[in-house]
Amino acid sequence: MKLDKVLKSLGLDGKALKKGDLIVRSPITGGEVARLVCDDAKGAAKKIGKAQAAFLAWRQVPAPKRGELVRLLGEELRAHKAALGELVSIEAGKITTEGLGEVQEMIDICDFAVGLSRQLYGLTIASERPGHRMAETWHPLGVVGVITAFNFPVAVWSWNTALALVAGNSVVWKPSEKTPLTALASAKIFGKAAARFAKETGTAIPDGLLEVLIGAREVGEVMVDDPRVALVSATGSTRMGREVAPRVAKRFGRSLLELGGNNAMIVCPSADLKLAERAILFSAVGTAGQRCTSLRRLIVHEEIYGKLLPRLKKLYGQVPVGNPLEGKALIGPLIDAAAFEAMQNALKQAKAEGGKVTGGERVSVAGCSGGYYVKPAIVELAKQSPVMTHETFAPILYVVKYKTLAEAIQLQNDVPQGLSSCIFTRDVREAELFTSATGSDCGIANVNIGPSGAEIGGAFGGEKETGGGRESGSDAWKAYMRRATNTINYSDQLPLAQGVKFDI
Ligand code: UN1
Repeated sequence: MKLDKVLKSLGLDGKALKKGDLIVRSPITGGEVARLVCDDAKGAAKKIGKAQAAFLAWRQVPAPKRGELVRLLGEELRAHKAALGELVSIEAGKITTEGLGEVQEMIDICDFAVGLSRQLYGLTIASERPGHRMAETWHPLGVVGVITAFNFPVAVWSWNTALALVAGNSVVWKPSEKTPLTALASAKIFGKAAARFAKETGTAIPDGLLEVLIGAREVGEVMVDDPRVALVSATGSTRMGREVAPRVAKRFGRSLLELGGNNAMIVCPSADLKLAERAILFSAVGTAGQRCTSLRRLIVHEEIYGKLLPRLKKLYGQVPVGNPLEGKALIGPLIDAAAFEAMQNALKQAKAEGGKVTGGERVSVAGCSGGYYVKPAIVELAKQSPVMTHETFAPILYVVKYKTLAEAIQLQNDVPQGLSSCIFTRDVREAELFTSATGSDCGIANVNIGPSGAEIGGAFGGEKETGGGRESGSDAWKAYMRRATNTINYSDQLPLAQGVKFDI
């Protein structure tokens, strides 16, 4: 489909999106696809003000009714899945199935949040005093600021937004300046759901329930520093998180951080190698290695190393690289020239550290001369060297050998990041040890499944420099609400806790 047609089916006028200073390029060709007008600081503050006013109204709508809006959002996403998926491909360079998968992830979280809207449970707590009852109540929090990255330009917004909305909050979204079109399209889809909600329920959606801030870092900073933004949920690099977190903390705001990963797989002697190979391929080269959950480090038992590596190299040699919207390509482009440079620098460093590099060269793709396509790289190293402790957003897989599982787990944990991890084994002891308290130190620890491609039902996030936040499923919703502890005295006495006497 042509870009203008895709935009039109998502409610956007391609011709009108040609005016501003923010140049949007498709990584597929490197060509310009739009120019957008950026918000300035004043405009951003105004939008935050609107969102604050919307929050005050929205928090009064009963949670199950708020869920109805999210249900309609899920329906609209279903109706627009093909077009939005294609726009994700155009703007972020994902292959078709992954663009569609991203929209499916949005639909899934909407379904989850609809159920959740009737399950915002608090505890009842036994009071130590007679005639007293204790409980906790979860209340809406305020304006939720959402900062998203180019690699999951819309799914991560939806994880945050679906939960924030049923929790009774409004949302201000600062998408990556590399992928603002998918954000504008998602806002349009949200607008359709909101209009249907108003029509079908007779309850108006407050203006400002979702605001989008277009622009680079400066506009995000306005949101980070604004005390009206109760929670800043930021996804991106550790470098970004290091700047955002102290600024939000300075004003005693809350932050939810989803930062860099440096994800490993341990392949044990008993592993099903066929399974492991498929998992390695998807998680290391899928999305051109540009997921925060991408596999970056492979820790292979020395007994099977000689068997696995040649098979892996063969697969790497066969995996099709090309235009993500055409043919059979499984690897699309890197997001831009800077990403290509970062990849080449990492490979240079790896060589300097004694690494044996296979692949990593730029590939030319017909009709896409401005796109940065690469052969995925395998780097064999004698030990876990400094280059392996950094996250490079590219398809580079570092491989090292291990002798004992204790050593492998130590290697897995010996990086500053702690997002995702996995082990391939048929030995229940190894699997259980890996997922135990003394095993992987990551937020995600899988068995016989790669580190990427998590379902929305689980809590998503990681430890250490990954930032500690949890989004998406399980009880991640609690981050989007405030908790009130209630002690209710229904007696005619006033006993004090801890047996304190205070009578005249
Ligand atoms: C990200 O890369 O920022 O687990 C999110 C996954 C996806 C989400 C990735 N469901 O790979």
